[in-house]
Amino acid sequence: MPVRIIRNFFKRIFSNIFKNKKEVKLGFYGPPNVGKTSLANRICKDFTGEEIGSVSKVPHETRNVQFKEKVEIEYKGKKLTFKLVDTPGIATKIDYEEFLKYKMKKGEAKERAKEATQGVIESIKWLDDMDMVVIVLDATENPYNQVNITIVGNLVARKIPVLIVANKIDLKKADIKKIEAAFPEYDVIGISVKYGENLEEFYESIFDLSKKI
Ligand SMILES: Nc1nc2c(ncn2[C@@H]2O[C@H](COP(=O)(O)OP(=O)(O)OP(=O)(O)O)[C@@H](O)[C@H]2O)c(=O)[nH]1
Ligand SMILES: [Mg+2]
Repeated sequence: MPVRIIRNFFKRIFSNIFKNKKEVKLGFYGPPNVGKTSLANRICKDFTGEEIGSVSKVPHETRNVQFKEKVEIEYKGKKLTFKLVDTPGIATKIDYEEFLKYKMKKGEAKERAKEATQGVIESIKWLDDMDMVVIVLDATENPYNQVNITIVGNLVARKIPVLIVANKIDLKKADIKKIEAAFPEYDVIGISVKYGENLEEFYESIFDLSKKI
């Protein structure tokens, strides 16, 4: 047998072993306040017992990229190791006055707005490093906006596999159909992190998506 064939054979075996051992870098992206950290925390807690970051009703709670490495997720007997990456909410306009509604002092609100703006830049920078991305949206909000179009466009350009999650389906105003209509070429999974609704389907989709990497 020619040496080249034998060499290629071993090369393939080694690269397969390596590929299986590597972590899948999974990013959580989306507008602020949609439940990215809540979802990342829930997954992390289910499989490691720990959380990734703080959650708040005040938008732009996450202002730095935060992650948890070597999270082994088991679903229906299959196992995959992830690096879960929670990102700051992406927004086109960040106005400190928005935070005053939450009884924040002016100085604190201005600082939060400044950090949130930096956070948006950081989120975008990290995109290149992702193997796959979950775009989290609030199912009660209008999905047709510049932020969502920009995020999806960026991912398509980078050929990164995408799953769209419509969170907060526990709320009366939630409208998954509208989100499906806005992104017809993507899988849309409706969930409620708050009540743990439909998370099984979410895990199923994550495992399916990993095959597209
Ligand atoms: N009703 C409802 N509220 C939720 C759900 N998931 C998260 N929330 C709430 O939504 C708010 C924002 O949650 P976060 O997880 O901080 O959202 P985020 O997308 O990480 O926000 P940023 O860090 O600001 O980008 C909090 O008050 C959560 O308790 C859900 O399934 N249903
Ligand atoms: Mg967050």
